[in-house]
Amino acid sequence: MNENKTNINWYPGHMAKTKRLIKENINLIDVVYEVIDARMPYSSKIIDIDELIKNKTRILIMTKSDLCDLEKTNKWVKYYENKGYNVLLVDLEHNKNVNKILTLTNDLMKEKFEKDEQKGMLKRRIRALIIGIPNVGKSTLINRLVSKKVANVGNKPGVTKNLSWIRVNDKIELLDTPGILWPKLDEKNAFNLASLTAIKEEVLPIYDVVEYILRKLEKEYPNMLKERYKIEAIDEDIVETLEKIGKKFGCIVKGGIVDYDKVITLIINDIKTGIIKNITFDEVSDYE
Ligand SMILES: Nc1nc2c(ncn2[C@@H]2O[C@H](COP(=O)(O)OP(=O)(O)OP(=O)(O)O)[C@@H](O)[C@H]2O)c(=O)[nH]1
Ligand SMILES: [Mg+2]
Repeated sequence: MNENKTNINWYPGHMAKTKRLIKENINLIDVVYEVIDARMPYSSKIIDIDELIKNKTRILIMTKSDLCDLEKTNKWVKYYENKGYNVLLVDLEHNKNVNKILTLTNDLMKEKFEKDEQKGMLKRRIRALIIGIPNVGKSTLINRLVSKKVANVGNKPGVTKNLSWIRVNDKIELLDTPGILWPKLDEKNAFNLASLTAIKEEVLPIYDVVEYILRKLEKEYPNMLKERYKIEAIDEDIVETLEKIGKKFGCIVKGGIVDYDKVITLIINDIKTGIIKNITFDEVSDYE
C-alpha cells in the first residue's frame, strides 16, 4: 500500500466538530449504519470509525450498487463478512435491498429489547446512527427508509451540515450526520475519493485526478475508454489524450484549439452522472 500522505491542508473544521458530537451522542445509540460507497469499499470507509462508535452493533451498508463493478464489489462484501461484519449492498437510486436494512436491524436488536422489556423498562424506539464520509448517500438512505424527502441530498460533498434526529416509524429513529473524513489522506485513497466525488475535486490538482481516472479505466476497464472516449490507450503525456478526447467531443475554443478545462469537466461529469459506471476503484487484492 502507498503510504504517501497528501500534504494538502484541507480538513474542514466542521468534520472535527461532527466527530466530537458523535462521540457525545454515542451512548444513546443502539445500532450504527456505517455507510460506504460500493465503488470504493476501502477508500470510503472511515479510518478511525472504531474509536468513534466503540463496539456498538453495526451494519455496513454499501450504497450505489447500481454504479459499481459487481464482481469486484462482491469480493469486498466477502472480505468484510469474513471480518465479522453484517454487510448489505443497496441501490438507493432504484430502491433495491433497502427494506433488508430494517429487517436486519430488528433481528439484531430483538434480544436486547426483549431483555429491557423483561426488566420493566419502557418500550422505546430503536436509535440508529448513520455515519460515513461525504456524498455516500447517508441522507438519501434516510429518505428511502422514511419513504419521503425529510433530509436534503445533493450530488456533491458536504450537503448535510448538522446532526438531526428523524423518526422512521414507531419502531425506529435515525440520527443523520454530516460526512466526515480524516486530516491526512493516503494518496491512492485521496485520488479515489476525488474521482468518485467524495471530496471536492479541487482538493487535489484536477488534472492529476482526471489522469488518475483515465489510467485506472485503461488498466481495469479498457472497453469503457473505447466505448465512451473512442480511444485505445492513454498517451504517456496525458495532454495528448485530453487533446484527442477534446476534438472528438467538440471541446474547442476559437481557432480550433482544444479547451482542456471543458475536457476535464466532461470526464468528471461522466462519473458524477453515472455515464461511466460499473466501476470499482479499490482492489481487494491490495489489502488481503
Ligand atoms: N446511482 C445512485 N446514486 C445514489 C445512491 N445513493 C445516493 N446517491 C446519490 O448520491 C448523491 C449524494 O447523496 P446524499 O444522500 O446527499 O449523500 P450524503 O452522504 O448525505 O452526503 P453529505 O451530506 O454531503 O455527507 C445524491 O446525488 C444521491 O442521489 C445510489 O445507491 N445509487
Ligand atoms: Mg447528507
